Amino acid sequence: ALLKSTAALGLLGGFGLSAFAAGKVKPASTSALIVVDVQNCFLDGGTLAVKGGNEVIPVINKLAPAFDNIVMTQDWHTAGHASFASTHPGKKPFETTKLKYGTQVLWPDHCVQGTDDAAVGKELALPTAQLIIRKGFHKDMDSYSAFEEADHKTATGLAGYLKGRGIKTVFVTGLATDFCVAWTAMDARKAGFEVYVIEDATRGIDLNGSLAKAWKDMTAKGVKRIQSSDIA
Ligand code: VGL
Ligand code: ZN
Repeated sequence: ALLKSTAALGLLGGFGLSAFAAGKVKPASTSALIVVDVQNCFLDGGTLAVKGGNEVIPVINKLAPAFDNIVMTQDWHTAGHASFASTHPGKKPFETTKLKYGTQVLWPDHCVQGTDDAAVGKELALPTAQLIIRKGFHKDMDSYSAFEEADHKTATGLAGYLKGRGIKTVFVTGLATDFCVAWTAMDARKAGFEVYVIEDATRGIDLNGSLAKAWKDMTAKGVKRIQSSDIA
């Protein structure tokens, strides 16, 4: 079971039970680290670079040994994808449009399948990662979430994979906090997982207050906000 110990339990440390370190969260064999979209497109020099995005890499590399299970995601769009402003005549990046499933933020062309821009950041060192799930590959639909596409119906298969492997708790990291990390974390709750977001292992885009809103929405759905120093 996962331990979120109290200060009182921390006293047990004095008796040699160091796993009970005060206030620490210890990943179990039924926990998975999800590393969202740490790809060149979202890193320095990428087509949709997230400010400070590169700073998550050493944090995630350092967290990895604490996890028996690691899953990565890749934003993986077709050329001419519906989420690209360039696909919609007269539209500019960061404006919105209405698509069949609702309002869509329009982005610069990014993370196109098979390009170097879509490759996983080369400084990310996760040799033990067990699955890379690609998302956003349907031309007419976006997928911020690693679990469900933007219609909130089409599954990516990740919930089935994690459940099939006995995973109960997920720790979400990566880019961007207010889009793919937040949607992944909230859908993980919806799918019945216990969910932590490790804040210093994420960076946000913060479009019109989206970062503060994402934390508010995640908290309301029972997502727990922690720091990498909280991991035992
Ligand atoms: C993302 C915008 C567009 C993300 C992906 O990974 O957060 N954001 N596509
Ligand atoms: Zn995208």
